[in-house]
Amino acid sequence: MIAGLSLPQKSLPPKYFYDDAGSRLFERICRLPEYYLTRAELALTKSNLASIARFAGRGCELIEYGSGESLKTRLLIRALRPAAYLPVDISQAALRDAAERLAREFPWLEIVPVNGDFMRPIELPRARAARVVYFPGSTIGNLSPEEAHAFLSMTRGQAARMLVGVDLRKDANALHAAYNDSRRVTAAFNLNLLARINLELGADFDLRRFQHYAFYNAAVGRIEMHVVSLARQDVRIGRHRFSFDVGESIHTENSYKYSVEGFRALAARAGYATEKTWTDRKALFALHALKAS
Ligand code: SAH
Ligand code: AVI
Repeated sequence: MIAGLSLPQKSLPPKYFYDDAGSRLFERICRLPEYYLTRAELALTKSNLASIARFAGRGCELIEYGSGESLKTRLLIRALRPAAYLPVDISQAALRDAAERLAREFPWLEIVPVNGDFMRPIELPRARAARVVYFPGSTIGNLSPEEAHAFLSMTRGQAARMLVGVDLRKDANALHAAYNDSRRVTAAFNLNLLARINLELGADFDLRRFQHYAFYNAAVGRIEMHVVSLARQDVRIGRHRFSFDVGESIHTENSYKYSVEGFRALAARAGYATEKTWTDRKALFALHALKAS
């Protein structure tokens, strides 16, 4: 936090959004009319479930990175009957709630929750069946292309097959609406980061003096989220003091959007061949089936 807030463009990694309150707010985002991503990926998964299951293979061990509430995973679990399901998430609350719900719904399933940061080496139990990595939700878009490359190189060492959900490049207005919803849930999600810093690090951010700001940066194909200072002000975190000018921002998240070809090229650089890509008719979302090449 201190390092990020000391940069010329103040910047914090998006993984810190997901405390208990942040995970709940994200679940509400997924149900917003403007946030098409979750619905599009769910529908895409439902309508191609048989071929997705053929690619992944029944009886595999399914590792899901950034599993959250494991919503789409239910479809895969039913179709694949995996030998084990390993949800990996930084949010303890999301992981616990999802594991409890899944255990009730699939009493036959071995669930091995792993609480950790997927950008760092994570120790997983020894594999007892072929492993498949599942990374839905376009969470890969929250990584820079360099981080995404490093992440894909890491997963390639864990499993020969991977399913990745990726938000597609599209009309800037649709993207803008998805990250500036009318109920202001995304704004609350963004500002919750400051509330979390107050709570956990004893900082004194005044949330009334910061505002959510999200826009589509078409030149690089990403939504950028910022919290913008509405006043000239100082904020303290312990013995550190940070000054804000009016209009100065903390860059809190990138959400990269990829064309089908753009994502395939990224995967290829990390050593994956794309066996199949499923997209919906409105070209909102893509699900890529990758094989280590
Ligand atoms: N896969 C779900 C949730 C996506 S939200 C879906 O498709 O709806 C992103 C999830 O990734 C959150 O649950 C968040 O807690 C988790 N996450 C974000 N950064 C992470 C990191 N660095 N390591 C582990 N989990 C992370
Ligand atoms: C988790 N991730 C893919 C979401 C996204 O769309 O980038 C996080 C999010 N940020 C704002 N709204 C949703």
